[in-house]
Parts: sequence; C-alpha cells; structure tokens
Amino acid sequence: MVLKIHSYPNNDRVMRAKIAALYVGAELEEIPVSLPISGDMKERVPLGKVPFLETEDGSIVFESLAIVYYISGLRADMDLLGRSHLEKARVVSWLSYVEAYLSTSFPTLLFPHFRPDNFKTNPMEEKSAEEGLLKVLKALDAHLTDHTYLASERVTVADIAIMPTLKRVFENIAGDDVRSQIPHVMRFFNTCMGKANFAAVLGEVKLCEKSLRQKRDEQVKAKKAAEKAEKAKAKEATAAQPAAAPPAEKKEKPKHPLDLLPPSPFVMDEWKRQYSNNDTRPVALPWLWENFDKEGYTFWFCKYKYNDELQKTFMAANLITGWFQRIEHVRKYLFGNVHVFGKSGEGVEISGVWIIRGTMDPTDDNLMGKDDAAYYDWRKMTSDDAADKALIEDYCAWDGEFKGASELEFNQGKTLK
Ligand SMILES: N[C@@H](CCC(=O)N[C@@H](CS)C(=O)NCC(=O)O)C(=O)O
Repeated sequence: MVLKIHSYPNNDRVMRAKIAALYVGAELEEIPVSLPISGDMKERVPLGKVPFLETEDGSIVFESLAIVYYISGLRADMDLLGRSHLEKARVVSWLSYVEAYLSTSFPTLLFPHFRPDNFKTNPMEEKSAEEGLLKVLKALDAHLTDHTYLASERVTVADIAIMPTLKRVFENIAGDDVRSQIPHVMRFFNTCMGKANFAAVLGEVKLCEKSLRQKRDEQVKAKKAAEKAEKAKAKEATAAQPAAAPPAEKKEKPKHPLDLLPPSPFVMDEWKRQYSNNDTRPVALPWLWENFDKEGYTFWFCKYKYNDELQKTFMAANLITGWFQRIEHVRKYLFGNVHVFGKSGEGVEISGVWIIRGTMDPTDDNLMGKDDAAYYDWRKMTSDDAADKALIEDYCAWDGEFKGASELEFNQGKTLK
C-alpha cells in the first residue's frame, strides 16, 4: 500500500505520519510541494495547509493529526487507536492536548527565530508563552507520574503524535532549567526514543542547554557590553590627551525628566492611599475629582493593538502583570487600571486607563517601557468630557458599562499603584 504525503521537507508534522507508517508497515511516499499549494489540490485541501495525505484511491486526508490517526488505524490488530471505547477517547484527549496546548507556544517562541521576516518577537508575549508552556508540560508530567504512555499501557497514536512536538520543544525551547522540572515527561520521551520506529524517524536528539530566546538575549547583552567597553575605551583615550583633560568630576545620576516638572498640588501617593483604603465610587473617586491637577497630570486610555490575537484570559492577565513588573522603577509617576475583557476562546481584549505625571507621551523611552508601550494605542482623556470621565471611573471601580472601550464583558482587572 502506497500513501502519498504532500509537504515541504523536514516538516515535524510529517514525522508523525512516518512513525505510524513504520508501525503499520505502510509505504509513505513524500511529495514535495511549495507553498502556497496550487492546482486542483488547492480546492481539495481546506485552507491549503500542508501536510495532506493522498490515499491509494485518491482520497484526501488533511490535518497532520488526522493523517497519523488514519495511518495508525490501517492495522486494526495493532490497537494503535486504543483498545476500549474509553482508551479511544483518551487517545483523542491527548491528540487534542498536543494541538490545543503544546504547540500553541510555537508561533511566539519558535517561529521568530527561524522565520524572523514573518514572525516578530515580543518580550511580553514570549514571557507569557514560556509560562504557558511550562504549565502544559507540568500537567503532562503529573499525568506521566503513574503512566508509562499517554493513553494506554501500550504505545498509541497519541504517543506517536506528541513525540515530534516534544523533540522540537526540547531541542529549541525548553532548556535544562525547564526539563529538570518534568522528570516523568523526560522518562516517557526516552522510553519512546528507545523504540526502533521512533528512533528511525526522529534520529538523534540534541537537547538544548538554553532556549533560543535565552541565547538571543545573551547575544544582545554581550553585544551591548562590547559596545559599552568600546565607548569606555574611546573615552579613556580622549581623557589621556594631556592638554584637554578636564578635572575628573563625580557624575551625578541624571534626573528623570518628570522630576524636573514644577511641583503639583495633586499628591500621587495620597491618591493611591485614598484609592487603596476607601470604597472607590463613594469615597475615592469624589476625592480624585476634588484634588486632580490637570496641569500636572494627564489621563490616558490604552488599548492593546493585538487584541484579535489574544486567545486566553489568563495569558492576557500575564501580559499585564509582566508589563507592570517592567515599569516598576517609574511607578511613582503612574497610577493605572488595566483590565482583561471577554472569555477564553471567544474573544479577549486588554485596555486600561492611566494617570501619568506631566504630559509626556506614554510611548516615550523614559516612561511606560519602550517595548511594552509600543504594543498599545494611546489616547489622551479629559475629565471635562462626560464619556471620558465615566470611563475613568469604570476602570478605577472595575465595573460599569466601559462604554466606548470594550463591548466584551469585564473579566479581571489589575491596578498599578
Ligand atoms: N493543524 C495543521 C497545521 C498545518 C500548517 O499550519 N501547515 C503550515 C506549514 S507547517 C502551512 O501549510 N502553511 C502554509 C499556509 O498557511 O499557507 C496540521 O497539523 O496539519
């Protein structure tokens, strides 16, 4: 029996099919395609994605998990799809786990390194994707504490499907620090790699010591340090010239531009106390309106630019937490409420309202974290406008209509104070 699998070379998703083909003894012919696919196949494969399989009678099976499922089922006596009804369901659970949770970090953690033209790195998203991946691996580890394989006492298609993905994770994303936290997953991985059919397809495994992200960060750091050393050297050379050498002065740390502003009657710390210690709508907000200084502070509305890419509310919340951590050093100039709206899988949004010292643009390098702020659209607000005022109150109170900000239901909030 010859099956034809259409894809580009070395596609991880094809490896699943290859392992299954070895198990059932099917011959798998690889047909190289260039993307986007064209001709009559384009009409037969939804979304035009590869790999897709052409069976002996010319039928098409698309999606790599369906392909490995189809091939694994060709020898019913091998029970690769599971023996009992329950086992079969468990197989599907793990297939879904791989696709829905394990591979979802790839566009953030992997693709920008291999295809930098198409995928940009984003430090906030990377951090959140790494945390998400660790959670998924730890849950897998908990399951494997007392299971040899994923869905049965024997190898099933679930194990075949997960292995190329795990290999990719261990070779590029999960370094020593992550792998040491998931010993049972590593035992499972090595057990499968010890089997001829897996080893023949997956070949040598080169576990990474550090993730691609860590390596890139280290390179950037080293480059910066080299530039700094170069500058210091040049400076030293200038200073060594006898005539022009001025007396060495102790250099004072430059002041933050916002420290140079004239004093304001609105005391940020006092507002933060009012907000923390009193009910928001009845006490804190009236205090705010009585004391706010429009000359010394500005209200800003921010909306995450990539809301349509957000999948899970907890990931959105992690983005906000990460951002807050990165701007901790300028906290005294800021007060913000940034919220998550919507539901996981149904549409998730992030937006917020800030009080910021002065009139400095939030995307200024000195303020809200250069990289972070660039991921938001910013709009100045004024409490003279009734709609803006209502919005400022809703964000502070974590309830209300949030009119003009989000159509989605409030999910959770975060305050930087
Ligand atoms: N869930 C699909 C994903 C397939 C997929 O994303 N394929 C990519 C290459 S790995 C592709 O065909 N991209 C071309 C395109 O989107 O036009 C599977 O497992 O088969």
